[in-house]
Amino acid sequence: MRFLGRSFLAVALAALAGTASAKQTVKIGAALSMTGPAAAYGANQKNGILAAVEEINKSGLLKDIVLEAVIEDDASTKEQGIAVFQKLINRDRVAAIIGPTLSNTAFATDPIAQGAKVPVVAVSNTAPKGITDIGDYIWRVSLTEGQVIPGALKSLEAKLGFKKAAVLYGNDDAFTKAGYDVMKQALADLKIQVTGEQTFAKPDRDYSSQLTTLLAQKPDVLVVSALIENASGIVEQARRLGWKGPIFGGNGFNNPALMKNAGPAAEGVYVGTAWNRASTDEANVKYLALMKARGIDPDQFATQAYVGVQVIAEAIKLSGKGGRDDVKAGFAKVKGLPTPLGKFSFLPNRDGDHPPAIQVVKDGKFQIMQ
Ligand code: ALA
Repeated sequence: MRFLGRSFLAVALAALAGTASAKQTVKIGAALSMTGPAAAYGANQKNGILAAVEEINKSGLLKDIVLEAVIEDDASTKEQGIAVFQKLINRDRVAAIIGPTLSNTAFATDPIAQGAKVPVVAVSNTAPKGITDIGDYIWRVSLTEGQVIPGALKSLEAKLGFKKAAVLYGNDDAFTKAGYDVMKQALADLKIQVTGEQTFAKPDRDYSSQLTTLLAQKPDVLVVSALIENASGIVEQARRLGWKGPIFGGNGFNNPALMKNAGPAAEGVYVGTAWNRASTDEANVKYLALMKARGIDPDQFATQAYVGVQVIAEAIKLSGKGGRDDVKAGFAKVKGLPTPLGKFSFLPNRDGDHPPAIQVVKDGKFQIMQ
C-alpha cells in the first residue's frame, strides 16, 4: 500500500514536471529611450509593453508559450542603441526586438538585427524613408510622418482656413528632418505659402531668435518638427512671444510632457497621431480599461508599444512557434488584427497600415479632433 502510494506520488510528480517543462519562454527584447532626450517616450512605451505581455500570458493565446519582456535603455543615442541590440541578440537570444525609440537610433541599430536575422518591430520610428528598407527582418507598427501629416494638414486647413505657414524644425535628427521634408511637400501640395523656415538642434533650449524671425513674417500657422523636449520649449516660447495662432506638430509632439512642460501654452496645439484614443472600437475600449486598471493614462507611444507586442504574439500564434524566423514568417500573415490602433495589417513594404487621427490640446489634455 505504502509502495503503491509512493509510486502514485512519483507518477503525479512526473506528470506535473512534464507539464512544467512543456512551457516554453520566448523572450521579446525592447530597446527603449529610458534616459536622454527621448526618455518621456520610453517610459510610456515600457508601460505598453509590460501591459501587453502580462495580458497575453494571462489569456492563454499562445498555449504553452510564455512571453518574457527584456527591456533595455537605448539612452536616446546610436552608440547605446547598438550596445543594447548586441546584448539582446547575442546574450538574451530574444526572438524579436521592439524599438529603438528614435528613428535616428534605428538607422544605426537595425542593420545589426538584419545581419543577425532577428526580427525588429519599430513602434515609434516615423521617419518615412529608409527604416523598413534596411531589410526583410525590419517591420514597423508606427505610421510614418508621410502617412499622417499630409492628411492632418489637409483637414486642419479645411477647418482653420490658413493660407501662410512658418516652419521650424530640428536639423540634427533623422526623424525631425524627415518630418520637415514631409511638411514642406504637404504645404506645397495644399498651395499654402511658406513665409519662412528656421532650424534648431537637439541641445538648444532658446528658440527666441528663430521664433521672432518667423512670427514677424505674419504666418497663419506655425508648423514644427521636433522631439518632445524641444517641442515643449518651442510652444512655450512662441506663446511668450505673443503667438496666439495654431501650432501644428509632427509625431514627436504626441506625449503628455507637452502639457506638463508648456502648461497653458500648449492649448491649441494640433498633432497628427497614429492613435485615436476616442475610438469606440472594442479593442480600444478594452485596452483603455486594462490600462486604467493598471493606473496608467496611456499616450500614443504606450499604445503603439502595446500593439508591437500584440503583433509579435499574433505572429507566434500564426506560426505555432516562437523562433526568430517563425516570428518573421508570422508577421507576413498578420491581417486585420484588432488592436487599439484599429484593424492592423502590414503593407507589402512591411510598414504598418491602420487609420490615423488628429488631436488638439484642450483643457490640458489631448482631445481627438472630430
Ligand atoms: N517618432 C520619433 C522618431 O521617429 C520618435 O524618432
